[in-house]
Amino acid sequence: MYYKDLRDWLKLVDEFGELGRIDGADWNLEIGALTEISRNLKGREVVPALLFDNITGYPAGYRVITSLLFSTRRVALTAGIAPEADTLKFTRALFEKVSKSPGIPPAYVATGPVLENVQEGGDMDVLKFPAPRFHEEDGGRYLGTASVTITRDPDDGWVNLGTYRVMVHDGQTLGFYTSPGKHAGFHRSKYWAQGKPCPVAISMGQDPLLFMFSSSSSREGVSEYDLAGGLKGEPIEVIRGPYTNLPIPAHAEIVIEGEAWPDDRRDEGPFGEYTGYYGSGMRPEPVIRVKSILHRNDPIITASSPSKPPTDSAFIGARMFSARLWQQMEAAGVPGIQGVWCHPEGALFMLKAVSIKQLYPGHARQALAAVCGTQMGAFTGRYVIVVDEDIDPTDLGQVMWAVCTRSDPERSIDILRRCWSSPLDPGIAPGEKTNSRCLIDACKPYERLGTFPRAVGTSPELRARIIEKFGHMLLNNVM
Ligand SMILES: Cc1cc2nc3c(=O)[nH]c(=O)nc-3n(C[C@H](O)[C@H](O)[C@H](O)COP(=O)(O)O)c2cc1C
Ligand SMILES: [Mn+2]
Repeated sequence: MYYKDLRDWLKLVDEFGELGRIDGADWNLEIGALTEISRNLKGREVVPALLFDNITGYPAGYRVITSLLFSTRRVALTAGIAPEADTLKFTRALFEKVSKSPGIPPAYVATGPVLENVQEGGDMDVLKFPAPRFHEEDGGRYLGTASVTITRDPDDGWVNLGTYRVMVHDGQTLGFYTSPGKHAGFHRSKYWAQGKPCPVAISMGQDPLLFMFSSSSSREGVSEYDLAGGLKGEPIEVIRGPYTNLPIPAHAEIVIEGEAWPDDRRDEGPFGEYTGYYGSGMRPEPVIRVKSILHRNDPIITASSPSKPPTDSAFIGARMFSARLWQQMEAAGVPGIQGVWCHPEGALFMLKAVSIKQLYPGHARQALAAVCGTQMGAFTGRYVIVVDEDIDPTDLGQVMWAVCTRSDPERSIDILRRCWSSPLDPGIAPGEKTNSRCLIDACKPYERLGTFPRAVGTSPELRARIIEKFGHMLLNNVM
């Protein structure tokens, strides 16, 4: 049985012992630092979701939650799949679920908990919520990180959900940063071309499933609402936003509506980003003028503090991005794919490994090129590696062993130039708009498949016999 909303989800997570609670932290740096420290504690297997209450200067009940989707069990709960320990098998299950779910459009309902408090006009102040300032060099407080920004295409009505960071400029003005090529940016440009403001609604606390889809790429024209509903097997309940008329999650904790006008910009950033760097410093970015604030009683802000991995966004991102990339590569007609992994160590986008069972000469290069051509694989990539089917692409050690022993730089590496990047890419100079791809074919050359030196290792039959005979004497459990 599926959970209903964030609160229901939290109850289940608490029941299986993965909810941590912190009382009395300050929104200024302490929530950010505690989140970072908690995910790097040695000797602990699972990073709990962290629920902050009694935040300095705020009423009890006005909460922030971080590290939401930072465990296999929590991702499994959210996606409705089994919590498989093997990373590749788990990613395969997620891929199957995502790719086989039909789209189910959201259902409009008359009311919902998000309407428990409605404020329009006059004395609105978004800082009634404890928006964190995460890192010491951040340029401000960020209300939206694990948030969902909702926009509509003015031409065909396509409703997009995307996660884009939301800085607080003042009580009634929010930042609206989207990287080049992101869907809300497409919508915004269309309104602006007509000289009109772009209506926006931002949910700051919602079913983690919506965040799973809003923070990973889907095709243009596809609503992430439909994908989330399809995965759940029932429509996401939405109400019409009182100002924008946009569909907003009926069970959201907080929704802020507003509009973004052409040429209305303010300095945004710096913000410690998912690459592990302070993005691109501070620069003028579009803003949202707040028109309404809706929230549940005792609302919970869902937050994700980016940084160098490990982070929650790298954990869920690796699994979702890999599932989507796998789906898109199969749709592009690449056969024999055994596994796909967007390594968190590469800040998700910058190091991808694919394993294939080679079926014909040129197959490995086809897989490499396909990664760069898919929507999921194209954005801010850098290194792509293809390996044979005996290599687990999620295991960096195995992948590098294949690179070092099966590839030869002169024969195996190609460079693709002037590719899709973003201002957050620390590897390109300020002002540069594109970066390059290094494609590494670390498969055994197809022509030498039959004669390539055999890899050393105990055969499955011998292993089984030895474990049967001596397993009880081995100190560690190798079963
Ligand atoms: C915590 C977090 C913060 C993010 N911040 C931004 C951002 O500020 N701007 C942006 O363009 N993408 C950001 N992303 C990535 C987008 O959510 C992602 O590219 C998504 O596919 C965008 O949706 P779209 O494909 O519908 O445009 C962020 C992702 C996460 C997980
Ligand atoms: Mn989209």
